[in-house]
Amino acid sequence: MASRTVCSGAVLGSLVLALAAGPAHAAPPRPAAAAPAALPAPDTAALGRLLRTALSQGAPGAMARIDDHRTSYDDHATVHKATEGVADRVTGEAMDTADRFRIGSVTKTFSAVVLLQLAAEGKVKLDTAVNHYLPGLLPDDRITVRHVLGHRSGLYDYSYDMFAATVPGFEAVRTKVFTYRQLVTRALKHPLTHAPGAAYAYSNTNFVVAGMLIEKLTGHAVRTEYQNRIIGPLKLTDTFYVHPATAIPGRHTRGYLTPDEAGTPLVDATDQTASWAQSAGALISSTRDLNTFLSALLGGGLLPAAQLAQMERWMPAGTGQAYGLGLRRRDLSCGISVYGHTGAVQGFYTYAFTSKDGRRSLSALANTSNNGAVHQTMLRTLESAFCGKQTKLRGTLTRLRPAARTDDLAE
Ligand code: REY
Repeated sequence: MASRTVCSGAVLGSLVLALAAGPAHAAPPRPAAAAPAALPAPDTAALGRLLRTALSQGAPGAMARIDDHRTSYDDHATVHKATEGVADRVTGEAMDTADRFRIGSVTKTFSAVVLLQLAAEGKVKLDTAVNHYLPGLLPDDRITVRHVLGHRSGLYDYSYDMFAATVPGFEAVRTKVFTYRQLVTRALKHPLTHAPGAAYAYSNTNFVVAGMLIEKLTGHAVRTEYQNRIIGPLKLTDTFYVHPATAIPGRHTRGYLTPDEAGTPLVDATDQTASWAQSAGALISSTRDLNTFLSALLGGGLLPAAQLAQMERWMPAGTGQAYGLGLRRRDLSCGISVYGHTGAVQGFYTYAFTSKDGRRSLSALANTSNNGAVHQTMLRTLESAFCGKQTKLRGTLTRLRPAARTDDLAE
């Protein structure tokens, strides 16, 4: 704590008031003109219908939690919780919003926050080459820290090859422990997909490199940095980085991977090292903690204004979407934009987004993956949570958008 400029000193106290008064470390305060109009009330009936639709499309269970914060990220002033189906297909235990789960690539936002805090502390420069910090790691000295955090490096995504066959690919790595270098080596068997900086192309390899940077710059495991910089200060008591342990600690939902072959039974994928993902996707959390995290981040409680602004320098990243640094913007059909990430590790689809000021957050989960229909349905929970009651036309527009690799997860 003491060594950090971003979150040191009065920060614990100021974090609590971050949304109310602006954080003590962020100067100058954000202008009042930036405050958006109040959001429409969530359409909770539509939210429930969507979760039931996800079940009809093959998810054993689904849940969502919306937090409307009046003053600060930990003032859970108005909370809406919705659950459908089961957390455990064997015991029949019902899904509960208190259940922990694997958040997949929402981990990337945590990794980006750590690196941007390090940038605020002057320990890393966004436009400096990765090879300056990790000599000889990458084949092109033009790849910068910013390229990596914005998926603009051109580094091939090693997970394409790994999971070309979904269930055999998963079972081959379920108990494996990889070093970061082994994952990067797999990616480097392929040429760069484009010149550094030239295009956006989502790749887990980028956030493996981000993990390596965090460890090199701090001398600590990423687990320690997540804990000291985010989990501890925000009191995220459901959030864990247990790699390479295979179990989700405490109360949790199990996750069920959908095989590629239609009609084949779901595979319980709950227990795995998630070593193939690490700083790109191995965190465990809950809907409450994810809402707290994103509300704190957009509310200015985790980064100084300058670094949050870097995180929100948007590059086009698919229809109605843009990507900043470890953070996605989704432009909803009602004209409201939301900020966060999605995640997919085997058995778990996660959706975590917040409003521009962080005052309303939605986290949703379906306990299956590799099921495009469920994914499209769950994406629509954003519309229910942030747009309120919708006309049919707006719903149709969202429904028609094809799932693409521009999402934060592999197809
Ligand atoms: C990896 C495959 C997806 C998941 C991925 N996840 O890149 C990162 C993320 C961490 O974005 C798997 N799909 C599934 C396949 C497709 O195996 N053949 O859907 O569980 O969260």
